[in-house]
Amino acid sequence: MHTYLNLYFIAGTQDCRHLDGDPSDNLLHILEQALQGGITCYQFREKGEGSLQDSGQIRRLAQQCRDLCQRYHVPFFVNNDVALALELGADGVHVGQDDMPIEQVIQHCQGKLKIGLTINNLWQGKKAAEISGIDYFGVGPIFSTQSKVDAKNVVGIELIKAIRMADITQPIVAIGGINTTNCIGIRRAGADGLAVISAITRSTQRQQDIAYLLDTQ
Ligand code: TZP
Repeated sequence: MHTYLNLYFIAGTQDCRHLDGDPSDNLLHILEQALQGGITCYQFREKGEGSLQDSGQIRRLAQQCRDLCQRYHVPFFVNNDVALALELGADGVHVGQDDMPIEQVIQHCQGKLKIGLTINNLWQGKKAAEISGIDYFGVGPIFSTQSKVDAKNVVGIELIKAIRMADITQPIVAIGGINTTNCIGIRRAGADGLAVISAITRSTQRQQDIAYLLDTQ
């Protein structure tokens, strides 16, 4: 069905700064390990404190990530940069509620890229469900997260259940604080996949953790 959402890895250099060495090299290294482990999708998200600021550097790194994903036949998404996503021939673009308005994203990208939209509450879900052209909803933060300082309030798996109870049928990928200790139950609540940053970037047993996260799908 929507198998590319099963284990959706998101990362940028800001998520790799806890490691020694160059954050871009670390990102590429972790991404390759994650691809070898079987992630089903990757989103390039260079954002927030510690992220790269130089657009040339960002573009080159995004290109390297795209090339890696292509080598493993895994869809490559770009966070909140429609122009970059189109330029790189990405598979998709993901936007939040405070990013480029979804109608504009659809106008620019429909037929060229898959489109994901973040949903933080039921009202946003109902509104987005009326708009055709959105391929999936990113619903969260499900649990509290260390990876996004401006994260909205935690919504729990209750929001996934509420969205399904409201007969909203768009594919859902759950996000926020998801790891091997709390991932069970998210799919049962109605999610099609898990989106994670730190469960992979900060893992000390990356392949085992990825295998476990995949297994709970
Ligand atoms: N959007 C909502 S929570 C979040 C984003 C990008 C961060 C998720 O990171 P983690 O480390 O998996 O909690």
